[in-house]
Amino acid sequence: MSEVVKLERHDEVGIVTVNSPPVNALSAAVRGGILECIKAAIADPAIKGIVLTCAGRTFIAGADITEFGKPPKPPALNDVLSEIENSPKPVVAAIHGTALGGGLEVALACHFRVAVKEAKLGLPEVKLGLLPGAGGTQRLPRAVGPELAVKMIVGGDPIGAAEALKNGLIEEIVEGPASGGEAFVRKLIAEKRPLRRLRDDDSKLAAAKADRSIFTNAVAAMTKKSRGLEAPFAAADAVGYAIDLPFDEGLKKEREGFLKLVASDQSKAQRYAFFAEREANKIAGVPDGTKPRPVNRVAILGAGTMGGGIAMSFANAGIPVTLIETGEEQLKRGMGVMQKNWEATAARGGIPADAPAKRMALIDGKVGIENVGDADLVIEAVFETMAVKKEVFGKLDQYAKPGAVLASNTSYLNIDEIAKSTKRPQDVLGMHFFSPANVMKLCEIVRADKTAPDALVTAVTIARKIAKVPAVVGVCDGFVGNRMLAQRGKQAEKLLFEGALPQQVDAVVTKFGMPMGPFAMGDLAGLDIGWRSRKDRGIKSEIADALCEAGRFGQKTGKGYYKYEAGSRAPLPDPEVEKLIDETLLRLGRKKRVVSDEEILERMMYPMINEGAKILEEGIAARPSDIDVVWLYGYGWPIYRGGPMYWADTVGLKHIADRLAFYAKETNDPSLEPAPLLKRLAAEGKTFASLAAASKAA
Ligand code: 3H9
Repeated sequence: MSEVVKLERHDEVGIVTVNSPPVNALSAAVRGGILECIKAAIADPAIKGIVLTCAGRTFIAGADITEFGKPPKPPALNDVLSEIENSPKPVVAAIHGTALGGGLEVALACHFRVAVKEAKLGLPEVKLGLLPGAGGTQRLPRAVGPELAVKMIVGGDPIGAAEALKNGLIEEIVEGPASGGEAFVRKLIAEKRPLRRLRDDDSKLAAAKADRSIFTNAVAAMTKKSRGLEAPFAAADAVGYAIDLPFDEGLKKEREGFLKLVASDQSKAQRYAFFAEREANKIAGVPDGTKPRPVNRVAILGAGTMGGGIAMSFANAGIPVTLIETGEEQLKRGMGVMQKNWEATAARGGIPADAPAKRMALIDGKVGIENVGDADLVIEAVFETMAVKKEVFGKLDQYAKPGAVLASNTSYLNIDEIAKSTKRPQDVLGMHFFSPANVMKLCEIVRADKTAPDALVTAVTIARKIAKVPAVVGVCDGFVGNRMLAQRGKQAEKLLFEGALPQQVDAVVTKFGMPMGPFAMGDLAGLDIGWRSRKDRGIKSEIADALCEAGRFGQKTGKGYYKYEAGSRAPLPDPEVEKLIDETLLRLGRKKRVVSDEEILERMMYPMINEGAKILEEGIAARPSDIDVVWLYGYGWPIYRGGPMYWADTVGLKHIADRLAFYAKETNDPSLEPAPLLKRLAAEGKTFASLAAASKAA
């Protein structure tokens, strides 16, 4: 009898329970166990109906992703599903938690499905660069119609039990999965309800068979944001087979598509990113079993763009916030912006109509830092200078309750230094959110010298609770993300002095898959900020300075490295900028040359990877995958390239080290000399991934 799947009999009902923590993934043992138990239940004459359910926190969360890329082990999932579907006795999937991927495919092969009201059902394979490979693309459209199927399969987001019920994906919402499933089977047996095999039911395909635009319009809507990705398009094709081909042929085509994707570089990178994100939750150097401190209320200092966005993230997760400003006027403005933001989302249908009022009710606006007293976590998002931060943290010492975690949202200042202004440095750390903070998923959790392990665990836990992806980093200028970005920025600027144009550099970077190039990004952030800081430090950057002197501060003035038409954020190349660059180069006696796209790509990416190597060597990031998480969730690195460190491994570290050494010499730039770690790995023929594997083994 299987270790992970059990069959029990309650009178005439056979209960098959999968129990394979943490998420009941479909490992070979689980597949084998289900097959064995279903066969046994069919063979048992006392059993008239079967419930398939799961123990633990969730229904089956999908195929076991760790098995992909390894030699397949029997039984194949499709064979298990055929056994279920062909059962002469009714089989009911009883769902709680999440029925995802292969998990939902198991449920779709059952004759009926019931679920608890909190359950979520989805086919998220595209998010791993895959398509559902066990009949999901053929059975789901038959269950819910092609439109919703396309939305779920090409978009990858799950739906809740209520929507599943409305669309015929489940039959009933039940109280408990096993008991509800059992009661439902008893009803089926009593009523002698005929079995519903989705395979044989084309009724919901009829409309799209008659009018294919129903399908193609749904696909067009769902693939709008899929630039560069292979899986959403292949997944859409597979749904198309459900409409065009008999079930068995469709299933065969789906399988071909799945096998092609599972072997693709994109899916490998996306699966890597899935595990990288989960690895990032494991904090190096924190004793096992360290518990987070409870956080029931958060205080946020500063209701500006960052503070407001952070407050929204907490309220979105149902956590009460005290939002603190220095004056009524600023507070009112900040509260107003949040309300408008939520109302706009509600108007688009992104959140329920009553959500803005409910979320605003969770935010208590107050004037004066003395109001932090109730908060278990204080996040400071005030003006970005050391003097102001120190003053604020000094005051927090006086007003925050003992044991409250005190976080700074600084994007580059030294947290050790900030911590010195309190008598409780063990409670101080950084929580660096990215703008817009209510949207961007990354939160760099900055661990200072004296940060207590449980304070750190508190920050990581609360970040996850508000749907952020936390990455623990150490103290240094710019932490992981901005420190690497600075290297790219430096080369981007240098390229203009050598003959490249902003639009050429940006085009190479966006073609690579980044959402924006460095110059469009500068225009968005505002060029005047850097200009002022350069002036303060007595530094010159002739092209950027000349733009600012001409009043070109970026999007906010309608002109920067690009020009912008009124009301539009689309960057348009501007001949005036070209002229300004030419004049500057002439004045400085610089010669222009033709810079190839290949050189641009290398000089945009390799210096960042070099900086990443330094970050690893200094222990600022514990693992290369943590750096990748920062780039994937904070800077829009294309998920199908895994992250900069992962991508570097695919390019080859020797090549990268050689090219950096070449550019260091060619452009007389010592900052491009390969970092010692990069050089060593390159010389040994190793990868960044080998470091992670070695540290795991140790
Ligand atoms: C598929 O099904 C293909 C089929 O169509 C075709 C087959 C032929 N496999 O996320 P958490 C681990 S593709 C292996 O922190 P949560 C995870 O690594 C699959 N391991 O928990 C972590 O391990 P550790 C389609 C998995 O409560 C632990 O479980 N399915 C898998 O925040 C806890 O995970 C998906 O894409 C897996 N499938 O979230 C669903 N899933 O503790 C992927 C999780 O050692 N999973 N692990 O770090 C999820 O979205 C979330 O894990 C879930 C739980 C929502 C289920």
